[in-house]
Amino acid sequence: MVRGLFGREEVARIAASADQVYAEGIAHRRSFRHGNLFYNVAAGADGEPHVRMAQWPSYHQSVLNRVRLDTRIVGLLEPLIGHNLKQIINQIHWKAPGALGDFAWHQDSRSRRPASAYRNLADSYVQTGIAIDPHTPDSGCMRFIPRSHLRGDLGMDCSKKVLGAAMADAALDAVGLRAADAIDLLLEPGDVALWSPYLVHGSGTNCLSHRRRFYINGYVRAEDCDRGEWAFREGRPVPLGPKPVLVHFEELHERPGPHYVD
Ligand SMILES: O=C(O)CCC(=O)C(=O)O
Repeated sequence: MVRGLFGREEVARIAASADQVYAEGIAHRRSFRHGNLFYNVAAGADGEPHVRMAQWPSYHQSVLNRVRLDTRIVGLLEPLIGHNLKQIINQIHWKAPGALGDFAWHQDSRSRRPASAYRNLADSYVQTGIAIDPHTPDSGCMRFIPRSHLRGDLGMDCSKKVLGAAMADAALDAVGLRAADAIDLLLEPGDVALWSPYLVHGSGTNCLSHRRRFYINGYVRAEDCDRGEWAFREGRPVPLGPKPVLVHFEELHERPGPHYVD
């Protein structure tokens, strides 16, 4: 955790940009994709739509785009993965009040597909998360299992969706970990958390009345990844090109236009 990497006014700008992206997602009322830009919209217990996540808002949202390329971030990453970096995650999470935004215990490595495109995951990839709101047990903060990243791919059950599912002790028991070892990731607005794709983590139910916001960017040593947008070359920000490149959406080139997703 890096405390206060972003100051109060910067966080206010990030928050306003996130709110703008939220309003775009809500206007669709259903999950919607245009290229790599994706809004995950789900119905809450009240039957109303909630945006749980937006991927790649930085293609059109300039404040969020500047933040993902902020040189303070490459300053943190350089000692870990170097200064030639691609980006494979650019995502905002809104944890709605209630259980809609729970994340079951998982390793992010399960989502790095196809596996052949991601090499040396243990030491080539770092996920970063900027807290926009306070992350506390009440707002369903992330929980980490310390040192679990040292055990590599644990083969956790990938058959169910992680988003919208509760953290179950049985999932940890199945891979020889213990819920009793979990620690809470407590963050204030502007703090940044960094974690490995092998770190076992999840996040709980939001018992507060506001949507907890989190801005996540995932970076990888460029030579170890065939996917993703360039982010930094020799530590200098690389602007997005005229066309999106292949990241996670396999049909990017066959189905590039806007469409709703069931
Ligand atoms: O937003 C959260 O609370 C959880 C995020 C998470 O688990 C992830 O991005 O893998």
